[in-house]
Amino acid sequence: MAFKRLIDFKKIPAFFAAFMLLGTNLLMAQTATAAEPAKPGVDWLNVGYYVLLFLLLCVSVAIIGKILKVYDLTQQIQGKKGINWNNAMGVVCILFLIVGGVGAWWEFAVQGAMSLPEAASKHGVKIDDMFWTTTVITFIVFVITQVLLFTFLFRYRHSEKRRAYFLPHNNTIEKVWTIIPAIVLTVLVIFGFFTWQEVENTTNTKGDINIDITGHQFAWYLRYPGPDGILGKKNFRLIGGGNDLGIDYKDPNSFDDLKADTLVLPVNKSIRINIFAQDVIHSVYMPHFRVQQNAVPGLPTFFKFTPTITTAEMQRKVEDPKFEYLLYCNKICGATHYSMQKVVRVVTQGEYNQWIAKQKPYLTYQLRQELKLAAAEDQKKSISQNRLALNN
Ligand SMILES: [Cu+2]
Repeated sequence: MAFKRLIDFKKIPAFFAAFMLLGTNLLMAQTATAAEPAKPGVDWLNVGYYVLLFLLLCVSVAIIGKILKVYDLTQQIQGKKGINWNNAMGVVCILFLIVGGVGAWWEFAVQGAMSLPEAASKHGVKIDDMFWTTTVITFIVFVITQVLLFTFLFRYRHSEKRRAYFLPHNNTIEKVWTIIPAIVLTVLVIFGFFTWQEVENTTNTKGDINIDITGHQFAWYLRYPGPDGILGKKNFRLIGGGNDLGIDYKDPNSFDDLKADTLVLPVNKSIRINIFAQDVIHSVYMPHFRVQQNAVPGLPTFFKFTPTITTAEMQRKVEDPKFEYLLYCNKICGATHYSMQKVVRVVTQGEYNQWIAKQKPYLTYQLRQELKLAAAEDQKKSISQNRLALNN
């Protein structure tokens, strides 16, 4: 019977909700870096510690409340005036304003310092401008409204000596607080509209370099074009065997397409990334370049951007010689979603040329034989040799 009471109807959903919340938090944690990949397993101690700390805080507040209530009642029993709860609440409001203000400032100063460094792409600067404009405007409104709200709560708390002023309606106030936010929001929306139009500019879809990025549970595949600068065709029906991407080797453009493990990009060149997914929805996310676009199975998309700061320059700027740009997956796509991380390196054109020359093609010797391309090429070779022999 006691057990039945223990697991009554209300406790089960509450326990389930707490469990889901913890689980979501754990899944969201992307603390792994390329240098230090995450170890499998969960740091329960850390999560449990903060949950217990929160519960302890709640219990402490409840106990203090009860003690005050008992004190208040004993005062009343003795015929004295009890606690003036209106004054107490007024003071708590002012304290909340001060502690909240200091907390907000601390958050901004300490957590803010951990935010992303300056945008490393052309369009990223515009996105940052938009972000800061919105932040400054909302910050000003936030400070004014919060100070007014809590100061009024304190200043005009209930008092026996005062009667409240009854204000049923005022057109001027209604106009002011409707028109001003409407103008500010319209300006922000228009600003955003033009920036977005520039970022997603589809009138010129060609980039200096075309790269395929394909999401797969749980890795990104990269494909660079060979010396011809053109990526060969792909077809999902061809996926299998040694052909992970389903590259169509009937298309001669695909013969020289290159496999790469690191996304290396030359600085100040426009890069077009063609985005694909093979199983579930993934998301190409390169926060330093302010790039994010979903990778949806069956729906190829692309994004064009121009990196402006090389990795070496950024390492100097952030004073961290180990700094690397990263490509993440930004959709919780499964159990080891966190491992979908790749290093992105922005280099000079010279360094890029050297690097690309060392990359191996997708079309390996083994694959050539499997696809009987070797035979065709050998035949071609022997024909030309025969011709040579004839000419001699
Ligand atoms: Cu993913």
